[in-house]
Amino acid sequence: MTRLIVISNRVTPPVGKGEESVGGLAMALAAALREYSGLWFGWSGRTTPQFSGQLAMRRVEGVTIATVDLEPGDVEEYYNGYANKTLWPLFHYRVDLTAYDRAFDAGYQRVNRRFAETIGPLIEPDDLIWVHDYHMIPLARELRRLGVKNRIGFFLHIPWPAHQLLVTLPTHKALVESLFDYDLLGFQTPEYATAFEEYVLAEAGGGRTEDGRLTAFGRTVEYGAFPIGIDAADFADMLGAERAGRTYDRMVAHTVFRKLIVGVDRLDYSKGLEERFAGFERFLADNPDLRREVLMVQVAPVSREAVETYQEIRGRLDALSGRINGAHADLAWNPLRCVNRNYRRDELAGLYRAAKVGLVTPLRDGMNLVAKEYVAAQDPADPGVLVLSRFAGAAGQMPEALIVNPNSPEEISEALKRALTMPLEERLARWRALFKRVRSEDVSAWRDAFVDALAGRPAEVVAAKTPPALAS
Ligand code: GDG
Repeated sequence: MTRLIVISNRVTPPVGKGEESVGGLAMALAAALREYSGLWFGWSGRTTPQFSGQLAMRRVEGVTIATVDLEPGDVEEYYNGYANKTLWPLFHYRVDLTAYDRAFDAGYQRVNRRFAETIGPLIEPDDLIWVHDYHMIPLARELRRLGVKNRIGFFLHIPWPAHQLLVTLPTHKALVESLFDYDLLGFQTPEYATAFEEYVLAEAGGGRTEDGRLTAFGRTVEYGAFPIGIDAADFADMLGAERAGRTYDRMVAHTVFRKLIVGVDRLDYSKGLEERFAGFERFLADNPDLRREVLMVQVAPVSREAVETYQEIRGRLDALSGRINGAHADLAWNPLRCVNRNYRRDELAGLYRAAKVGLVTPLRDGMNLVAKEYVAAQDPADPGVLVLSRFAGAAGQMPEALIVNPNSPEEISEALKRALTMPLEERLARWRALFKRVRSEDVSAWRDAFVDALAGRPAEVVAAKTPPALAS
């Protein structure tokens, strides 16, 4: 059988339900690889004074995990620098936060070369190679330089930015050119696939072939939308776990005369937490009759603490929640609770289930798995309501949510009111439609659709398995 080699910046072994790592990519890949006996390669998360290319290998539940340590300078320039200070903000439409620093670019290219040189010798002729996310865009080019001829696919977990934003990056052309060393490019939504196509046609003098592929830089690449899903079955099982039940009971007891609103996000400016708090504040001000009946809990574990912008958000959120609680709390109740702790997944499942509203309002998001997890965790007889940003990739697959513009406190406030007062019948109709898609368009469907397309399996098989068909 063809072996699948998955390459991503960080590697999280496919472990059980108590897994505490945070981040959509790790969650999705752990679930996908649990079913596949393959090889997963990436950075160990550790540093070494001098890069040696020494691989640490272990086997976890049928998956071989191979990791390598990086030098401190690599982490600074490649991970904290080019990945998280340049590409992440730019691809999330935050040109104002984007660092354009040549040293970061050089570090990014160097680390991609190092990754390629480390994993290259382990690649066998029949292997399919699946590279993940913005940390690794030039990896195929480096592998090709080493003579690797295998089929290589790339999946971008974050948005592809609009053409006019991407050209603010001085090296935009080289970055896009390196994507043409892949055989298949996957985006989260048709909108992002189209944005990529627009860049290639307008900026790289590219064209489209009759079978819907893109040509530019003397090469041809297949591309399309492969919306990622969650492991919905696993999530449902998790609700039966003792800890999920305990968290659920605790939250229900705590909100006995109140309705719980929940948000769960890595602490990141793309998630729109400040705007969300402002929307909640507006709701409290606009609805004196409802405001004592609610409690909002925001779980926001810290991430990327080495990047200054991330340290600053925490301070701003603390000030904002202090202001909201200061204005609206009474002796026994605070309307907003924000916890910067990392919870277990089964605890999150219990928390989602206890919440009458899931408030998911990123300013920009590739997909957003929390929206899908919230739906998967609901009680089929009495489901809560999902309030979802129109700028999350998930909005395209979840039109039955209450869709809002996260920049508008008024829209958030109105959606909260509507969600909290929605009759059971309407909640049921919306939730059933959402749940059906969360269950069928799950992480296995995503993995199979991408791997089938990468393996060049017959088009009808791909079309049947890919949620929206490849961009054509
Ligand atoms: C990127 C893209 C895309 C959160 N807090 C805790 C915790 N989490 C888990 C959630 C969810 C995951 O982290 C977050 O996934 P998202 O999709 O919401 O966001 P990103 O981390 O930004 O992921 C995103 C994704 O990749 C997949 O392609 O959807 O657009 O930005 O699973 O539950 N998990 C635990 N404790 C927490 O406190 N255990």
